[in-house]
Amino acid sequence: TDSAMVNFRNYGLGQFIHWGLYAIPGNEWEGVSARKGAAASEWIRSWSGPTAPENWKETYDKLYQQFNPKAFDAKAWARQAKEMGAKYLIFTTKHHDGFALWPSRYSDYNISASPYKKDIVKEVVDAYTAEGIDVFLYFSVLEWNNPDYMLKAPQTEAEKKRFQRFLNYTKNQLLELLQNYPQIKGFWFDGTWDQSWIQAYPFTYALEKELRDKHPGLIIGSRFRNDEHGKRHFDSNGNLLGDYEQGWERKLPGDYSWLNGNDWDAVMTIPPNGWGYMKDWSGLYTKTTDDLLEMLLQAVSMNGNFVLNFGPDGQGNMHPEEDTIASELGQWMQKNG
Ligand code: JFZ
Repeated sequence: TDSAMVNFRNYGLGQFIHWGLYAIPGNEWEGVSARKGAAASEWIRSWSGPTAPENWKETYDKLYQQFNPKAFDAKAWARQAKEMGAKYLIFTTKHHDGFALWPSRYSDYNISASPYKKDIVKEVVDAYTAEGIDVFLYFSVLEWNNPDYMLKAPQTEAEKKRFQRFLNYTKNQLLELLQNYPQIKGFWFDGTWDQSWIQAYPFTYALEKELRDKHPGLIIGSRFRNDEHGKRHFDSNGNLLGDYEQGWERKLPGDYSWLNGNDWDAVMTIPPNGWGYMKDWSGLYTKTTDDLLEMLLQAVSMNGNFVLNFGPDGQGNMHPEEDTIASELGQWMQKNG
């Protein structure tokens, strides 16, 4: 991990991509906006209240039947990221909706069931790697639609059995990702905040070790094992869990000493909130290239990486404002990066 972390420390700018079924509705459905700006667009499956269409979750869970991104061109994305000056990519292999963008053997709810069929994770990993951009995989442990998932730590024997099945499934998917895409440099974990996962630390500790043994140099963010001792991302001796602190989201660390010299990255959206595609950005305070550049410099000056999020639409096109920002950042990076 040491030489991998030397690379990590030198990344500076990264690109995040949130892509999945939520890109199809783009934060609205049949002209009705889902809590515009108030909730993240990739959370649209949780849409509820008077504006939500009837049986919305059922509609959402069938969106995979429409997922056919005709314009998706991983090489074009990778070229754009290269020109922007990104040194690494974090790509959503599976968000909280549980839909896998790779043909997983452990869940039928995956890209093979869509009309698109092709392995999106492979296309992305290959294209970015070919451009010399390191790839990290975003992986949500939490799955909204999985009956084996639970919020609280299992109590009864039946619950324990069910959750153990979920843990084994998670482990199988992670090992599968390592086996399928051996070029990857690390994992960016998410959805690890529920007590079920936190309390499973004997399992997750062993799993972390297994992932590292299978893939020497693998970088694992601090969110993987979360706050098992009540101190978020740190163990009882004050050591960071994982290789770098993953806690900075839509903000930069104010108090830098808190990081205790650990490596870190901060991930950032262009709109105030929302990581997945949003059809309509009007009326939202979106960050300018100058805003983002200032944040990038601030992060780098505090020895961190700054990861800018993109949310392509259901056809695989970046948002036009994302294209503009990427090229403006790229012009600066080519001169000064
Ligand atoms: C998560 C996701 O729920 C969200 O959709 C997006 O993928 C984002 C990158 O990550 O949301 C979080 C996770 C952790 C915190 C806040 C939002 N946190 O630790 O403050």
